Amino acid sequence: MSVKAVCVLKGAGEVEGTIHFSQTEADGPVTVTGKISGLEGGLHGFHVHEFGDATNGCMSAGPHYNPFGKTHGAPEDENRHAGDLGNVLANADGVADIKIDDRIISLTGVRSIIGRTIVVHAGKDDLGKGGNEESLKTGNAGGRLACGVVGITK
Ligand SMILES: [Cu+2]
Ligand SMILES: [Zn+2]
Repeated sequence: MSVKAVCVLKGAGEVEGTIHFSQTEADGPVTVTGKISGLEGGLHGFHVHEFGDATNGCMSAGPHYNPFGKTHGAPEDENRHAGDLGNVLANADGVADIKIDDRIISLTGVRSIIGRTIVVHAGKDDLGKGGNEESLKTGNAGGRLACGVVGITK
């Protein structure tokens, strides 16, 4: 099999980007590539949120995609939301070049992220290690700068 998906990120400000997803085996990793611009230099939380709903901007995307009832964590953690893709790093020009291989998200089956929303945040995701309650929900990553729904492409 081979499934490809794409997501165009837009927000209220200058942040924008395009993210590509590809997967060649149903239980195999998903390769996430792309570019986001208009960011402040540094780390920014990058997640799959539950809903593909933009009726109220990025807020209606809901919480992190979490089909297995876990707490927030780092991508490499056993205990993580399925949607926890960690941080992306923007350079001094505000551009983040993204290259992630993730074994938890999928483009098919029960873990599919098709029709859900990718969000890039104003701040750094503390990956569940912030020592407070919010850290285990959102990683204290702050506001939602831009978002987009993941859709199938060829
Ligand atoms: Cu998020
Ligand atoms: Zn999370």
